[in-house]
Amino acid sequence: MDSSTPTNTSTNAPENRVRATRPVQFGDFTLEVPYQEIKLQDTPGGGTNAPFTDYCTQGPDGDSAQGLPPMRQPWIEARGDTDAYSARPRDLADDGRRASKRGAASREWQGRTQTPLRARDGHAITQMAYARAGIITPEMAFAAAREACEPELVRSELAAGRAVMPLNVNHPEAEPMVIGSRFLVKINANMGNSATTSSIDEEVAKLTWATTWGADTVMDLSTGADIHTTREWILRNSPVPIGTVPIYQALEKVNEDASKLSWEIYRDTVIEQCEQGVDYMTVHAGVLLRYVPLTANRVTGIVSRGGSILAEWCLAHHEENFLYTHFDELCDILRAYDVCFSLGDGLRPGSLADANDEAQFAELLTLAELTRRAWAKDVQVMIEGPGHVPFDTVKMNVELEQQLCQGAPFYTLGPLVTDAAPGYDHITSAIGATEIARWGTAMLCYVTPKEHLGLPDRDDVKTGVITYKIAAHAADVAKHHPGARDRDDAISKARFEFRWNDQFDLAFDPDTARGLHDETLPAEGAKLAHFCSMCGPKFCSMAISQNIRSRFGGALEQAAIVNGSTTLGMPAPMSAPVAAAAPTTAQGTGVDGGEVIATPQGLAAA
Ligand code: IRN
Ligand code: FE2
Repeated sequence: MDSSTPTNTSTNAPENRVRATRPVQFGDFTLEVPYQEIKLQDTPGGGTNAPFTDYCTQGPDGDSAQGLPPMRQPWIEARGDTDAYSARPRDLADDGRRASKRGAASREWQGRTQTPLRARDGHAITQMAYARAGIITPEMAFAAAREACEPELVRSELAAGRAVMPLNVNHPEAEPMVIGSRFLVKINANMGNSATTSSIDEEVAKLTWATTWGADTVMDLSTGADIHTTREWILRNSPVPIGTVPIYQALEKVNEDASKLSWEIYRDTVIEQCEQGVDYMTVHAGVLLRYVPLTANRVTGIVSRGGSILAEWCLAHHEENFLYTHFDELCDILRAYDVCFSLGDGLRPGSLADANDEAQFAELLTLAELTRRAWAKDVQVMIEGPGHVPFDTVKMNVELEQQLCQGAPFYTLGPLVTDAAPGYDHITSAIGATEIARWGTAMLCYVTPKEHLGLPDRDDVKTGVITYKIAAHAADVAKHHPGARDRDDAISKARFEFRWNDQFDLAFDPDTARGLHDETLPAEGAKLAHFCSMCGPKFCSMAISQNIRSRFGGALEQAAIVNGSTTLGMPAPMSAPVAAAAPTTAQGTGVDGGEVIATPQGLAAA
């Protein structure tokens, strides 16, 4: 593939944004590393602007009936440490050889037959295991190229458990990415129907929609009749890691009666999903029997779906959570496919009143213990976090998690910093999300405007993703992550130079930016105008600033040398000529030919 030729854009992507790939040589493999390219216009009056490039989650375009190309397949095969083998539930207690002699079961999708892969006897095939053995895999090199960092950083963070790469060997379509506090902050978008209202096509379209706008991972929380087939379509079409909560499907299998759940039903569900290619799984193994009473006096009780299911099971049987008692077996299963744990926060607070209580932190302590047990088997782990938390305790929450769980990536739902704004919970949560990511949370689970109110639709998904892009990006900038501010600098330059189209295209959501602008100034000429309808032609501070520069550039530079600043501490003699400069006609004001007048007020506004 020609590195300079952008591949097709997804049907939904903004027009001037394209996905391109660049080749990175890694041993015998050429890794085609994706990036997003935004073409920019020239600066009016001189100067070219190189295309802006950024991280890209969109994935290659394709026909959903065909699925995406299995990019990782050759890398996985070259390692020679997996077998095509399906562990049908009844074979689980058997050893692998006996079962494979009976013939491996296969999976059918769109006429294609696929026998799932799993670790060959005794082999450790997790990215964590390779990292600990000092091996840099193509997956690590690929993720590093996307992050513009050294592959060794990815390897060492994986080895230490401070980063994860959720990459099931049965999801070769996924583009490797890394989640950890040393890397760009990632965002997850949840999808899935609660009823059987949406079709498979719609679910695949929602996935594409979310990754188009920047979702780094997607969780399929579907329940209902076609759950297995829907997930197959999603996996075969997903360029991003897919997460699930297997207890939801297990509950379906027992007709929604939580007391009928068992380890065996759960285990078989997990294996089914591992064989399909799910990359990470939420496991609420920290909801211990003795913690359930700690929620008795809460204002909002247990708000986690998975948490409440397991609490009900524990109380019905008066037995310890089977996810906890069978945790080591669960590790062995996830290890065989390189599925990453997302240790669920089943006792997360669902209101400010319940934040930071005993139940929340008791569970976190157990998650820390489980992290150590998973790491002992080279299984990758993320820790899920709250929930609803007052702003002043957000930092403490991530610091505590980092300390107790020895730096395992924190993956938080918001948190919402107030309960008082239903309809705006993408915002109440983005405030907390920015703060928690700033102090080290590695991935943010989005919240949409429909939170607490209903099932998100397509628009809500987009609003949620864009809102979380903002939160993650603001945190990257605050963390001084290398290059994080590039996008801000590019858009600011475009704004100052009145390259309106570039300003729109560089926006996280170009359609909304362009749409709002065009509500009042729809004419094509307005895309070059030196003002918008906010201040009008006569009071645009940026236009006035440009006039000042062109008329008094020399004097300004001199003042800057004297004062160390061009905008502050302007010496007295300068004020007079600036005031005298008004009125001034700006060049190229277009549209209605409005003049741009420099006034002392305008200067003050600048
Ligand atoms: C993320 C952090 N804390 C919770 N989450 C997400 O909430 C998790 O990844 C999954 O998408 C969803 C699980 O919800 P319940 O079952 O805990 O309510
Ligand atoms: Fe909530």
